[in-house]
Amino acid sequence: MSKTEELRHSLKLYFIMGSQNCEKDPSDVLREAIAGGITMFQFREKGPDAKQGEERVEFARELQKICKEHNIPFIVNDDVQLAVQIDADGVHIGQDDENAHIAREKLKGKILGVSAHNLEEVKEAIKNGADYVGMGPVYPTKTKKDALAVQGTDIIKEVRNSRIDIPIVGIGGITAHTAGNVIESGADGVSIISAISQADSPLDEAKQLRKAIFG
Ligand code: 3NM
Repeated sequence: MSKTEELRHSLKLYFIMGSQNCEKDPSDVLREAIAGGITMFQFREKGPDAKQGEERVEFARELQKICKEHNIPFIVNDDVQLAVQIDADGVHIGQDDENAHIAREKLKGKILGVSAHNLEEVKEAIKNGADYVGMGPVYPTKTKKDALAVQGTDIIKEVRNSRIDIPIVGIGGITAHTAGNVIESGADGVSIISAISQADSPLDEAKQLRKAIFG
């Protein structure tokens, strides 16, 4: 399998979280999500309650260890320095974060994901060396307070209709009920925070999502 095809597969059920997204122990949430079948993980320790400094690094290492034990790629949100420090599998950066081009230089050989909200941003991300783009918010989300206007699945269709082949993952308010629509619109995968992290059973929720994605 080529590196891009491998990544396309890893993006299918992409779980994102930090301690601020969990009511239960985050390590347990991650273990359940992995047992339920997630295919990739992003460490996103963000916001006013986020862990800082050495505590944050140790927390990242703890979740990275769990991912490693199960061969789940571990991506760091928004922090190239941390990704290099702990030798993560890659970084995901937003449009406001460190410039994708600079991140690419510092992360040779690692996965680089970039958030994009329109066709222009997708093209720019490709030019800067992104390996995949995250597009959203597909549906209303309570998780990201500064999310842009809801886009539905149209933006993903538009990118695909432009014959752009970069792996795309949809984000924002996606649940087991809607994941199938996101894939049908042309996304390679779905990224999920609250549907899994806030579920009574992250294990069951991940299983339901897998069913919606893989059939
Ligand atoms: N980025 P949930 S929406 C982190 O639109 C993030 O770029 C978004 O969380 C974007 O699955 C979002 O709980 C939050 O809705 C996704």
